[in-house]
Amino acid sequence: MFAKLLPSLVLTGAVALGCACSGPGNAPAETYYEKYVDLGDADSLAKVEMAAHLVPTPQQLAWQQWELTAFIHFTVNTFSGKEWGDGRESPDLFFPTAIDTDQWGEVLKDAGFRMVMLTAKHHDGFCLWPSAYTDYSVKSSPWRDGKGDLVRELSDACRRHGLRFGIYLSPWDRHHAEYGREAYVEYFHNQMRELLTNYGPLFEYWFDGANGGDGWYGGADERRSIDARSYYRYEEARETIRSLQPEAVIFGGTCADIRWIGNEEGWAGQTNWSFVKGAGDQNVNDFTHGERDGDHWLPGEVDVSIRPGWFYHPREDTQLKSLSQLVDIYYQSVGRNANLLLNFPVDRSGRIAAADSARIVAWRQTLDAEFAHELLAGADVEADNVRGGARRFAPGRTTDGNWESYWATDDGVTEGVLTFRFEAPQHVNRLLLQEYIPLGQRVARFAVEWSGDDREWHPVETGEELTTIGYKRIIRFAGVTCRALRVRFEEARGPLCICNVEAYDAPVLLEEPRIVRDGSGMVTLRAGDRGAEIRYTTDGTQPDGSSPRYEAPFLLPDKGEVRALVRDPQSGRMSEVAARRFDIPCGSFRVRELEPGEQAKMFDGDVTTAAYLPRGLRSCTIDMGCERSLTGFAYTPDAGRWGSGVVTHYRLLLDGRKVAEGEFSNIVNNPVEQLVEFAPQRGRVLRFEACALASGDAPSIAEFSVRTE
Ligand code: FUL
Repeated sequence: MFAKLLPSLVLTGAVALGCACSGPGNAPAETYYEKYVDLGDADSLAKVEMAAHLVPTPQQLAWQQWELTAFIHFTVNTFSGKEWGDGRESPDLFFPTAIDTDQWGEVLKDAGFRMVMLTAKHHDGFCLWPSAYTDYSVKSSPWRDGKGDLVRELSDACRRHGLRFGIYLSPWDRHHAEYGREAYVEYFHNQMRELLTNYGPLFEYWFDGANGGDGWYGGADERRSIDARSYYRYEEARETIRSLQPEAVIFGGTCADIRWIGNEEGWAGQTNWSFVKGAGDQNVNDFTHGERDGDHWLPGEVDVSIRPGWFYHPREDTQLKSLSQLVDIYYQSVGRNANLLLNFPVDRSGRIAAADSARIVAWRQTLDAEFAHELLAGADVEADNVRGGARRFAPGRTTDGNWESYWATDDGVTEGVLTFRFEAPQHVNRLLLQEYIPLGQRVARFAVEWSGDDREWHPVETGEELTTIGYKRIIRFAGVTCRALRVRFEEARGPLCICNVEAYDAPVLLEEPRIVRDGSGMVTLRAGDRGAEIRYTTDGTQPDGSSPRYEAPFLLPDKGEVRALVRDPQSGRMSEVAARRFDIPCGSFRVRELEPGEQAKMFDGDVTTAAYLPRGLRSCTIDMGCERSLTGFAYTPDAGRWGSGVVTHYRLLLDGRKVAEGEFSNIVNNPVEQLVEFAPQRGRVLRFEACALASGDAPSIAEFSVRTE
């Protein structure tokens, strides 16, 4: 076998082994040399340089190809409304009335997920399986009379629906009395073994890194600090996982197979290497982009929730990510050489909420439509260099539909051009590229160009830096009608090794546009899809394909209504109509208690920016600049994930007279705009008083506006 020859090759320097042969997260080099190098034919030696790179382990490679994993966050928090339980929650809380893991399986399978991962234990310590090592679990809850086992139910459902199964076991445990001491680590490892042995094959094991220190800890109610790198004995945990579940990849801890992407917002860096220096430490390494000179293969995983929180909160029922946001997340994760781990906060009944499942089905349909017709399969392909002139490395290997075959360049050739020519002109707006990562990740810079006549070439218009490719890179660009497309590979870490290139003409995403007006009255219309055309009206009539086309923000200086829709210029199809009614713009109002920058946030039409009154103040004085006849006002609290200061009870004075008082019903569960109307009242200076807050000690005001006669 070729592996036996390896030492002499190392001595002659013909191969730079890098770190492919050692260290956690990287398989012994022989695996790759045997599979990819010792082919027993003339190409073998040529392939030595091809394989002289960091490469993924078989587990990492398989995981990367699954691309999509669904996360399920579910525990006592679902019922208490918290994001992090503190460990004192009663097991009685856990009482889903209609838990249906088959519904989860069906929705997730239909949406294209390949794996499902469950929070078997979150930071609160409550276990979703009847662990033999604690009573703080489903066995002490009223659910299924204490006889339930959610890990069993979900792992069985996954098998029924052809989905892989993974486990999240929080190392931090705010319930356990011994947390911080040796006895807890024993407990943690015992639980791990229970989960690794009793529930069939596992494919991902998640060790979350969060640790806020404080917790209930069996009643001690104190702060405990640990050194996570040594305390949990991750090296031993890795050995246990490897021996009991050899196919599982490990997330987190000190010897992971995959890395966190560095944010919970749903994006990987445009440049995204699958390796980092050292074993991967988020405080030291660049997790978002990876590290070009890294010595460990550690691919990125993008974790993000379909709602603002990880757990279900009724108040977030109206805050699902929009279809276009979810489509963006796909392109910014799977389309940037990372896997997507998308979270579904199962609701209190025990189901994926209807709105969430409808949204994810729409997402799947949108992606299916975007990638419905591949355009390069019939194209003529040419390259300026082919490894050894061999047919097996010919450029046509990039369009043969076989991931295992690839176009490659000669040793030392790290630049190259792949050109695709169509028989007839084609409209194109997506390009998908894949490197053959069993032989490493190489490309560091490339350009995509199109030509209408095969003579003049133009770069495609994309906002993306065209740097790394890795397992998969998908570029979105403004559509072009072309006779030919080419990819110029300008820089790489070794000979090029491209196994797949695809092109598509994705239809415009017909999601109704967003209508926003700022404090000065400028209206901006935004479509989720950059290629879309927006048509609008301001006279209250329904827009259609012949209404004015939106080109730039326009002024609506007074009251008015804007209606708008998105239109696909190719097919003429149109979205639903979005409509917003506006009163006068309030950007000229002055708030005595706030600095100009802070007060602007109340009137900018953007609910994601919120003003907070200075601590201790419960009211603010708003000078409208002139006398007006008011018929109402509207208040929106800070509904952001970390927002607080939601006003639940209010009073409004106009020139010292009370004009309205009451409660904003259900504002906690549904923190959207609250409109209060009253009989017309004239005056100039308003006083908005927060009589009670749901949380925090400073009232938040994301938006404030008035209704005028
Ligand atoms: C974080 C945790 O603290 C969150 O609660 C959630 O589980 C997320 C996936 O990871 O670090």
